[in-house]
Amino acid sequence: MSKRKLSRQQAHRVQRIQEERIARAQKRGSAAAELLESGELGPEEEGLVVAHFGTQIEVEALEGERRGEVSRCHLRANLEALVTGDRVVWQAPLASDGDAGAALGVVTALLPRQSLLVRPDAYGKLKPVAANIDRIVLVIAPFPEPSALLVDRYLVACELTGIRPVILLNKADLVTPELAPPLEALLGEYAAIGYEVRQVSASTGQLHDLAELVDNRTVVFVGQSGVGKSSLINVLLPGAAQRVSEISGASKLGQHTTTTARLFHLPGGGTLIDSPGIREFGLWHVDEAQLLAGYVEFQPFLGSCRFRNCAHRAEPGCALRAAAAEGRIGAGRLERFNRLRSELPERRPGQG
Ligand SMILES: Nc1nc2c(ncn2[C@@H]2O[C@H](COP(=O)(O)OP(=O)(O)OP(=O)(O)O)[C@@H](O)[C@H]2O)c(=O)[nH]1
Ligand SMILES: [Mg+2]
Ligand SMILES: [Zn+2]
Repeated sequence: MSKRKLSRQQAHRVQRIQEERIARAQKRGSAAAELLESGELGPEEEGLVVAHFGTQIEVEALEGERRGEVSRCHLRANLEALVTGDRVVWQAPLASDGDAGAALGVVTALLPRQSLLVRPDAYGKLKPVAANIDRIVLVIAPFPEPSALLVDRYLVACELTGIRPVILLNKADLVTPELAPPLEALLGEYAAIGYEVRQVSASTGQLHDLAELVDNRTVVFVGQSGVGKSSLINVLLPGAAQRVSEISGASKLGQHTTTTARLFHLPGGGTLIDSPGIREFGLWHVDEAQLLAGYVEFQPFLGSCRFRNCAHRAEPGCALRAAAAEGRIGAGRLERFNRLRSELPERRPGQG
């Protein structure tokens, strides 16, 4: 099949998806408008987005008598995409004889975000995952086998939020004498850069001080599908009852059991957000400066290369390569940085 034909089909598909999206947004907007006109809503108040579905979201009341209660809501038209953890202005449904459970509220505005975690979707576009988080736990496990490249990608995404993640090896119960050395090497590499690294097991309940890590914060669990993010949440909060499933025997890959980020409050304080895992990141829509900023240990050496436009590959006087040769930064990290950079979409001059 010719390249041209393929891209025409793709263009067609993209157009169809966009038309469907617009139609959905209009439908959603008109449902919200109808509700707003119906007078069946309470006054505007502040709420918290606890889950997000295709066209509706769940909002928890933060004020008044209904504090802590969750309602499904429509979104007013022209609202930007909301995510779990967002603070919003909304109008709760007025409880109308008996069928309050089915009544829908309306979200009318998004309040400013303190932080936003994004990740690339299958097409490489950055999608928001969770907002207003103050800690990120990057979960890895012996199975599915962690790749340093994937960990690096996650770390870049985390560093973009300005929040330094904690790396958590789950399923410590599965670490055999053969698996231990490569895992120790992997974790050691990140610990040497300054990342906090911990080992736990959701299965045996050995969570060590994981709860202390949550404390009174809003913590999001991210990581590949099947590493046990939901399992960990279920141990920390038995009432959460997040669905978990076996990773398939043949591929040893997760199945994408969790499909939407969901927020839970711990009884003793603190908030957990379970997020859907992914198998791999697509192309990156980050720029080179953002990618570079995601490699935190490179920062002291930047600007010291002989050439201002140094590509950190074969140029003479490259400060990063010199640092790698001296063991001041990991040679593996530099190699992976270069690999990720080669995946960045080409930027034409003048594109910024
Ligand atoms: N042996 C062992 N298995 C675990 C542990 N934690 C989770 N599992 C298993 O790993 C599988 C995947 O767990 P999930 O909690 O669904 O993984 P997840 O990260 O939420 O996956 P997604 O929702 O797809 O992103 C399940 O079969 C769990 O029982 C652990 O500490 N030890
Ligand atoms: Mg899950
Ligand atoms: Zn250089």
